[in-house]
Amino acid sequence: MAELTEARARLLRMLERLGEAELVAQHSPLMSPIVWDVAHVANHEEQWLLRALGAPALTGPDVDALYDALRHPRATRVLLPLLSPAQALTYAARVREASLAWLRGLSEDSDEPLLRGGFVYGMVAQHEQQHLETIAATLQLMTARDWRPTALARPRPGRAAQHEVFLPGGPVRLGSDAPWAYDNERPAHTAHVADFFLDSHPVTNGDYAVFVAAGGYEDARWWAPEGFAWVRQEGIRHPLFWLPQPGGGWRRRRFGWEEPLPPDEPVQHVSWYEADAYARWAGKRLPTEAEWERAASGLAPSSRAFPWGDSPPRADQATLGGDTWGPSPVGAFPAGSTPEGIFGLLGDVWEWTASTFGGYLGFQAFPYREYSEAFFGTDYRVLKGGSWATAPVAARNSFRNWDYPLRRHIFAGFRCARDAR
Ligand code: AVJ
Ligand code: FE
Repeated sequence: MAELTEARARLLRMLERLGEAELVAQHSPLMSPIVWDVAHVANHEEQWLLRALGAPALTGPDVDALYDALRHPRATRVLLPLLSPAQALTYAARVREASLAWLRGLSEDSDEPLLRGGFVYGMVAQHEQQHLETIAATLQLMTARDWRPTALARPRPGRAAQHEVFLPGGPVRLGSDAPWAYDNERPAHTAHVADFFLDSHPVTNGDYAVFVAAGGYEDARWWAPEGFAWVRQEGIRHPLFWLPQPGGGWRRRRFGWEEPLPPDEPVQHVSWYEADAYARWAGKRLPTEAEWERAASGLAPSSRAFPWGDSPPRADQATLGGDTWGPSPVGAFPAGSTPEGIFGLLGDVWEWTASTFGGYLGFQAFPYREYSEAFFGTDYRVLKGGSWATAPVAARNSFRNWDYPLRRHIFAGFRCARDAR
């Protein structure tokens, strides 16, 4: 249950230096008011750690309806009669107290599928942590100029040269049957991946600035047709939050302040379209999700849960957990590389893949359709690896994130691949 406590401690740390106004405001049509996320996390826990396990309800259908993500688009949640910040925090605390008390009477060996292997604690902890990453993205979109979180120091290592690594093809274990794996990771299965080359590091701000300076955003040759139509229509000429400087060069806005753009950090805040265009300009392409997992897990049957092996992430292996409020420079974590020399797969920035989001053969929605299945199809692209804002509990080779190809307010970057033929 440490994961539940850790998630709640992070939530309280994140809210510490935010006022009432910032918690109830709509900072972007793409995001909920932060106070909605807080009460939604509590309501999810009430539904799954309390009511689904037979505990008495603390609230009723009216509260469920307010915090039902599929019922209200993010842009209009601010118009609902939401709980106030104080009420939302009290609700979250009451639910947590009740669920810990209720769980003391239950056993993980029970026949209840939600409890098997402690699945439902893992689900609730991962859900809360994913919303904390969403809140971090909301704070990046908030334009109150002076808001600056206290951030842990990040490593500033020497240069890491980008290069391609040849990865022999073969059988790859995709997905996971681990007790806390989501339904969209199941069932674990084997797929075949052909030989390919993969970049040793994610594409950096410095690399990406070369594409921008070369006129990459003005040249239709590099873009998927819908992507080019999108940059034209929106007048997009560089990643989100980059600030072109009059004399040339770049600064960027991070939360409430501006700073020089660090060339050695992985590029963040690019859409799938921008990642896809850069890759084509570079004579490469985005890796498929299966190739990404091939790189991270190695070939079956000796597959790893994490790029370095089966032990959970340590601080010298990846930037995770949110407290740095930004990624580390590429190459910062030699201890986090794969045995074949692929760096930075976990943490720092999500990596866009070429793949759309769908269920594996034998997929069964569990415990509810609206977590994964409602998003299957060709509208979304899969992102892998987690970002600096992802909690360790939701970071593993098999974890699948997804978003629309034009979204770039999330902490997303990418790396390139190339056919070996
Ligand atoms: C997996 C990040 C796309 O935020 O929409 C949170 C996670 N699902 N509550 C999202 C999620 C339900 C989901 N993503
Ligand atoms: Fe949710």
